[in-house]
Amino acid sequence: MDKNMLKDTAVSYVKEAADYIREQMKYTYGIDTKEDKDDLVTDVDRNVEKFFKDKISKNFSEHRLMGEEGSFENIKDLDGVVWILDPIDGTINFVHMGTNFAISVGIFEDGVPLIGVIYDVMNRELFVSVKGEGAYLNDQRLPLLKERPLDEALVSFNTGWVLKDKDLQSVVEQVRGTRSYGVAAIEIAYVAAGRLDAYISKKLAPWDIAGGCALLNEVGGVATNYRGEKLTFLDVDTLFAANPSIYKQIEKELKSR
Ligand code: 2AM
Ligand code: CA
Ligand code: CA
Ligand code: CA
Repeated sequence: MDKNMLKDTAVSYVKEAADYIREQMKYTYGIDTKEDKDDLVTDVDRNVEKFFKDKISKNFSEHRLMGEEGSFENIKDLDGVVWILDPIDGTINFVHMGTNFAISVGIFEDGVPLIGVIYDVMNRELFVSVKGEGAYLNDQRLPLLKERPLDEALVSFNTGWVLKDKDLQSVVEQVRGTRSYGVAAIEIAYVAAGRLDAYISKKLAPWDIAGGCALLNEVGGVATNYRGEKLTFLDVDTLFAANPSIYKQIEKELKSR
């Protein structure tokens, strides 16, 4: 299948799932915890994943799905075409705020990001990329990221990590400002859109970052783990995603990583 047709299909699934999520928000839905009391999952997360699972197995029987809510267990490699899905990224925001959450899809071919789709469901912002054809925000092409000095940068990280990391504290002192949205997919998409200049996280799964990293590739952004190593998209890892000039400037501060 042509990659643009695959992109259009992925966008149509994401839009349909987003309509479902907005509808469910009118009612009460079940909320459970997973590994600890702050690790939330709702019936809506599970149903969105099931929706993708059914669509992909029916229409793309040769493709595989790696999703947060269970459809990851059999995925041990990225051979062929793999859809890496976070049905709701930012579940805590979904439950507490009713906004600032996203559906994130990265479609990989033999380990390489082919398509990225991140949809900010309540703000109706759609970030889409196709390998070699650029990235778009609601049909507006996103420009390549430009050089910027660190003292004009806006960076995002979880404040809990900053408390424990002297190097990040030094970054905080030098940048123009810090933000923390609690939704990795949107934070990476914001780096791709030039709204943020860097996003650092100490613990993310492939589904948190797959769609965002596909977008970043198309605007000249950089994404590695915190130690500067290549991402595998198969295991939980750290993340350092940034505008390329800001990446280099922050890297100099990360002396004890
Ligand atoms: P989630 O909402 O899909 O769980 C919050 O800072 C960001 O980190 C969100 O993108 C959230 O995704 C992700 N996240 C939350 N808990 C996590 C965990 N235990 N491991 C990895 N990522 C997590
Ligand atoms: Ca989760
Ligand atoms: Ca997530
Ligand atoms: Ca999730």
